[in-house]
Amino acid sequence: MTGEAGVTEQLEPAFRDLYGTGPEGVWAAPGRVNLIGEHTDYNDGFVLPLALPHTARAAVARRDDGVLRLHSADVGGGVTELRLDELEPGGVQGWEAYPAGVVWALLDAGHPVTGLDLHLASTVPTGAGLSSSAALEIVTALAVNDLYDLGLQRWRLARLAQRAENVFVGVPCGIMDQTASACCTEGHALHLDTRDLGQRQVPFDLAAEGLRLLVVDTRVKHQLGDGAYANRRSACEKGAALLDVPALRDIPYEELAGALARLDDPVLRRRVRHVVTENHRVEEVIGRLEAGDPRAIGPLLTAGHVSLRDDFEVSCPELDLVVASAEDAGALGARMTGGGFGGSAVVLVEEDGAEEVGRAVTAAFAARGHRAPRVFTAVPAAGARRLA
Ligand code: GAF
Repeated sequence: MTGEAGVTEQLEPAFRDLYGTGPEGVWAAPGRVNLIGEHTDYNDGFVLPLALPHTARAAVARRDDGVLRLHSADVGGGVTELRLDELEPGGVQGWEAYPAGVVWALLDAGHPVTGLDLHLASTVPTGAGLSSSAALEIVTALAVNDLYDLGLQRWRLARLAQRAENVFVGVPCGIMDQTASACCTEGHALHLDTRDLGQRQVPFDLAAEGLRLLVVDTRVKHQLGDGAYANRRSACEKGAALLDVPALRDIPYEELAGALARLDDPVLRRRVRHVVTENHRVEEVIGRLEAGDPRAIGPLLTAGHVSLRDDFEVSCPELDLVVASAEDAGALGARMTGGGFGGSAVVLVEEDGAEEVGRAVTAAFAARGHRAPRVFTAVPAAGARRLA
């Protein structure tokens, strides 16, 4: 892996320049796209993400004086120095909150971290719904786990990273992104049960089938998204309470009509319908993949988008345009991926039609006066790992 060797070669001298000594190691953690299973992870449901080749990387060394020093190659600015005993929820702003939050979560769980120097660099696009924050969290968690010999399993690192984001950063996200970054494997999508973090690696080699999964980053992020995520989450919790189940995952697909008939509020009915049908779509997608029929997942992806657009109401005009223009140009299916209100979509295409679909989506954006989207092929990559 010459690319990864190159990365460590760049990070190590920069670390030395910043901190005066070499790092003890270099780690990487990827961003992700979610194939299907959106807004199900805070309903104890199912998700099917895959890791991207884009990673956050960290050169790291321990300290023994209770100090955390952070530097990013991607953001202008110097070294941020924090005291471990002063870390508290809401107390750190900006990108530093993610690594600092992970250290806080580890300390809060009783792990004996005595200090760290970190130098980070990331190729995960930020603000694109591709989990750049989870990558920063997991690369930090894995480095600390290794350096302090904590022996924590990957799922546990994901839980600690989620806690960092929920409590320290203040974002009420589910567990999908952190688990994807920590646990995905090359050539697979990760079937994750977000209730017990049960996992299954589902082979996902589209190239062998003459197919491609395109990621289209719309390069927009609508502000509305922040409050709307928490709002959707509480609507789901309310729906579960009214239906007298621990979480919406406990409504079987076959009993959806009966459950909806028990809800008076039409908005709540739509939110519940999305979650229950989306969990079902995850199972259907896996069934079709395991039956060796990946083309057949296309309509399920598009049905997922329609549900997110109309029932869950987390899409936006740019994401809808990706889906419509890709389908018009011959895509097998397409959907928004991640939290919504901007960010990215995934598009399933025949290999020989991929360029045409990419061109058609870009042309549709230009015709509406939108900034050109960024289009690339998602190849399922490895989860977090030590590079050196
Ligand atoms: C964001 C959140 F961080 C995830 O936990 C998940 O809820 C996703 O939106 C929607 O599926 O990425």
